[in-house]
Amino acid sequence: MPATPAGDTDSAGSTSAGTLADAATAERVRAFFAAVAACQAARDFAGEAALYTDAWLLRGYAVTDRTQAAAALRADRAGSIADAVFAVRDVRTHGDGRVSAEVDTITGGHWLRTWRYDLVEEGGALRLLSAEARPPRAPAGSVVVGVAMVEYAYELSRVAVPAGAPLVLRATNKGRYDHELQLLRLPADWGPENLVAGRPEPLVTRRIGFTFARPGETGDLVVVNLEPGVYTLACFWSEPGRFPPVPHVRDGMVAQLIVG
Ligand SMILES: [Cu+2]
Repeated sequence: MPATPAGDTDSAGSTSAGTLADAATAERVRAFFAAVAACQAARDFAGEAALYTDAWLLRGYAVTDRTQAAAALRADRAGSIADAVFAVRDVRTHGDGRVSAEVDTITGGHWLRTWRYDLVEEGGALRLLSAEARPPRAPAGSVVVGVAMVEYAYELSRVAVPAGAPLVLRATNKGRYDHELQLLRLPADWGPENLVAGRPEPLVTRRIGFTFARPGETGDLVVVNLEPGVYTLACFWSEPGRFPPVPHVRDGMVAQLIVG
């Protein structure tokens, strides 16, 4: 199979619906994503770079040389916890030779996101061509918390959820400005009033994940395996035209959610 056609590097993926892949192809695709996750977990950056097309590496890292790509991946991944693959489904083949799949990944052990990936055959193996974010697919049994976002506050449908169940924070923007929902784990002795006061966050603050919504729209943040405890929702967005920029958390756009 030829390499990625020139000029195709900005494509977000094949738009064709495609045909459901046969079992052997679906298995190859599952094995491919397992290989990516295994390389990431082992910090085998050369092995990981070999799984990507030139087009993917050019778009993400502006290189095609695999040694340079491995170094770029290492720098990109410094200090972060590798993504884990949670599910691979809807493997499809397309007339242009691409193979697509919908994949759920988990970042940092908690943040579940859903992607549509396109792969191509290169040198007799499948390689990653492009990725496109999809609305996250919440696992069965998820607990949904409605979060209305206004200027400048979160209004939660419930303030406590049981530990153990996957959690969906369904953020609906009922305001006039764009808003985000960042889920944080602050130290027990450093409450959200410190964020409102603009004090610098302690280094041990963990950012679990985030979602974003324009006025009238809804974004889901899906998280799994949260330890029991108190979590903080905060908006660090500032509307354009507001000068100097002031993150909404400084206006009090912060809330707490108890897990456990
Ligand atoms: Cu906001």
